[in-house]
Amino acid sequence: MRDWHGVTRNEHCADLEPARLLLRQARSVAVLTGAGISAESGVPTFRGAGGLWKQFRAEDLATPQAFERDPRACWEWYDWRRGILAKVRPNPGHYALADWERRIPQFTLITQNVDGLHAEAGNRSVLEIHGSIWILRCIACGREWKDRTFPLDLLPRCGACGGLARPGVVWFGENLNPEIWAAAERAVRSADVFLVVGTSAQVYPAASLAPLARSAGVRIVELNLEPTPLSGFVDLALAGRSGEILPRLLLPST
Ligand code: BJW
Ligand code: ZN
Repeated sequence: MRDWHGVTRNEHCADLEPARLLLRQARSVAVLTGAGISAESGVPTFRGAGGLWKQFRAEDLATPQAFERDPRACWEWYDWRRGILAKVRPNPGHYALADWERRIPQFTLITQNVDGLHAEAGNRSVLEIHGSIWILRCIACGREWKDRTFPLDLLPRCGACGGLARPGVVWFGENLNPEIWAAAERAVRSADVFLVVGTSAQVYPAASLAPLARSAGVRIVELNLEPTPLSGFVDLALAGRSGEILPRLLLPST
């Protein structure tokens, strides 16, 4: 593993104590997760080794223009992902965060993931800032509904008006839900500690939450397999797999 300047390396020799102390003293916590937390459940990440977008260009698939151009091709990609997600389960990283929420007075989990695994693990206060792959939205009347069918009809229709449905996710160039985003910013500003897990921190506005935390004087801990654009300015950057490190960081010592 490459050396990180000022970063705690703990793949092999775990000195997690400073981070454990910081996280265990916190009474108000915000957590931001990305695709890396679901990787150990068998969900491909977007970028990096084995990333979903190795074979596809993001802008070909995750944009409203791509859906308008070819809704069937877009739905094929989402249906393929829904097929993977239907079979996976939360991993120890998800469960450690769910357990932590039960012990912290103020806890908000902000996720960029659309897989629903945090709720399945037991987290209650979850803000899905990029939406959910299990929600369909009618492009004609705006109605939204939950649907876990797999495989889907590749041109799914709205039961109310017959309009074409799209995935209930946020694509590039689309605004995030303003209430959900405002709640995420509030949670970060009022936290004692902001924990950032498994995100490449390349997609905005999610990537702006760490600078926001910093400007509000909130301590930041990052956990990732690799260095990210955030690693240089966070208080503690931990290198490792979230499924292995989070239980050791967060679960009460035995
Ligand atoms: C592990 C691990 C293990 C692996 N343990 N770690 C400011 C500056 C520049 C650009 C912009 C800006 N503001 C807005 C933009 C434009 C754009 C943007 O960000 N572009 C950049 C790419 C340059 N943003 C937007 O358009 C957003 N909208 C917006 O800002 O609205 C206002 C606006 C409107 C109109 C015009 C302009 C602005 C919307 C962004 C929507 C993102 N949507 C997607 C798809 C969701 C649906 C779907 O799932 O299909 O969300 S893109 C994709 O990336 C997905 C993810 O949630 C998101 C982030 O990815 P994430 O989670 O970080 O995953 P990876 O794969 O990148 O990283 C995984 C990490 O895990 C790696 O670091 C690994 O090392 C690590 N890892 N295994 C720990 N076991
Ligand atoms: Zn409709």
